[in-house]
Amino acid sequence: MSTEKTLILVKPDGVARGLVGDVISRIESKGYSIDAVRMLKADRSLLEKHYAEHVGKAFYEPLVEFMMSGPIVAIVASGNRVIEGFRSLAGVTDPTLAAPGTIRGDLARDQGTKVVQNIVHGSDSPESAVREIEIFFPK
Ligand code: IDP
Ligand code: MG
Repeated sequence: MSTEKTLILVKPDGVARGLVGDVISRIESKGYSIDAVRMLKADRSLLEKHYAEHVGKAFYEPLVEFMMSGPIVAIVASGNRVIEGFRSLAGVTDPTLAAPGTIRGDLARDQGTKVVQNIVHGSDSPESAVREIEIFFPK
């Protein structure tokens, strides 16, 4: 059985606020492995692929603009059930409602922007993880 992998992004708000180390530390402290790390400035075509499922939603364009607004850090983490495990570490999408103890619950809040700024992205299924890892770490 191959170990599960997930694609994690530290979004521009997380990088700007110096939270990359905190995010990586939480992943490692939980016991997952960090397999790859890459800092980049994402361009529109990369983000259009990554966020294809959200095309047409009211927050889509603000989301793409936000994700292009500064550097991001892409991470591949691995371990049994890492996909759901990282989603649990991240907390729910809305940082106002994310439980204290989670990345979003501890480190983010509503800023009144059109797109929710919530520090991290994590793949939501094995299919998404394979697709997203290929986008950020092409072979
Ligand atoms: P997720 O990141 O928790 O998986 P998704 O539904 O995949 O959430 O949405 C992708 C990103 O788009 C979120 O992390 C957040 O930044 C933003 N977003 C999602 N839903 C909304 C919304 O209703 N209003 C504003 N921004 C949103
Ligand atoms: Mg998502």
